[in-house]
Amino acid sequence: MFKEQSIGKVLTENDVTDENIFLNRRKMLKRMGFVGAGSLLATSQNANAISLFGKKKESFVTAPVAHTKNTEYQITETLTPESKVTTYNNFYEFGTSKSDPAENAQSLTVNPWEVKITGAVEKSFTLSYDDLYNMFDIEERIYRFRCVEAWSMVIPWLGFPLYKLIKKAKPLSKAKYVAFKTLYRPSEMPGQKSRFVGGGIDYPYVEGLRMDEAMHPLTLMSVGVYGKTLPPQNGAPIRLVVPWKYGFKSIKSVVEINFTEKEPPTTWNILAPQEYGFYANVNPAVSHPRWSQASERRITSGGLLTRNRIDTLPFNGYSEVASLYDGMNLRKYY
Ligand SMILES: Nc1nc2c(c(=O)[nH]1)N[C@H]1C(S)=C(S)[C@@H](COP(=O)(O)O)O[C@H]1N2
Ligand SMILES: [Mo]
Repeated sequence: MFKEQSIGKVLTENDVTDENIFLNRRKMLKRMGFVGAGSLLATSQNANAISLFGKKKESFVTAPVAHTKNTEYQITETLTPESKVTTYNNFYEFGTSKSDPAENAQSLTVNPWEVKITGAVEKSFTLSYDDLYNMFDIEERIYRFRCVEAWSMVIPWLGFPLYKLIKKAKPLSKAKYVAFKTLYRPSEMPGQKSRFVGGGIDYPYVEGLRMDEAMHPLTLMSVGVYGKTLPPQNGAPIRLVVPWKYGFKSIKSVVEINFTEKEPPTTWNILAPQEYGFYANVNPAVSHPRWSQASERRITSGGLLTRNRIDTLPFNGYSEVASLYDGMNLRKYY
């Protein structure tokens, strides 16, 4: 066991749990070519869930991902239970109600997968499915997550900071923005086949960040949640997480990261520009035209009647990003 650990990732005292040691061991075996991604142990709680009709329903199977806890991002607020994180979702490619993604996304094909890194860079390259878990060290970070609809969660993501990938790509000095694109695959995404199912969005879903936002250490490319690979409803196999911005910036199932000179178009801004801006920083002082953003409903383990209204914090509590917007009118650039 100790021999194996010394070949794999170095574990801190905090990380020495049975599960981590097991994962560390299998990562090492994987590196040595003894096991492929296909033989990852399945731990999905809902694998082979029985449907209402008593038939076995195909369910996506998630797998543990070797990781270490990043101690800088371990907030003390109560986690939103995994059962809610994976069943209360926005992913309009699979329908517009909160339960649609978990229902309709289970057969999404995520392996093979490619993420193209392209545009104004010295080094274009493509990440494969295996690269997502092996090119960078995978960390667990607990972040608050605030949807523009005024609900929020506390989520233990797995992933790597986007800046590591950007450094590898070596953007040219003319690269001022980073544009992201979601998979376009109508055969597996019913919302892309019908404007009625897909909420009127022109697919593929696109998002963007300014270069300094993309380089900020908080900006995460997530490949997992609750210790395991992402389920499709949460954006498998890789999605963006920008914790100080409204949730719609955190684009799911990313296939392209493109470095641009100009501010890229973004899906919700195209759909309703007076309601959703490019910046979309969480801001209790600036209301959405149809509702206040001063408070939010924190989704916890309690039922709908639980008292869980809390004040919304500027930048969702991540005040360290405020300096990115020095001198900017955040009412104009909402
Ligand atoms: N491709 C794509 N990405 C998306 C969305 C979407 O509909 N399509 N919804 C966004 C919104 S509005 C939110 S709140 C978050 C929800 O992420 P979660 O379901 O993992 O909590 O995903 C964001 N990313
Ligand atoms: Mo959202």
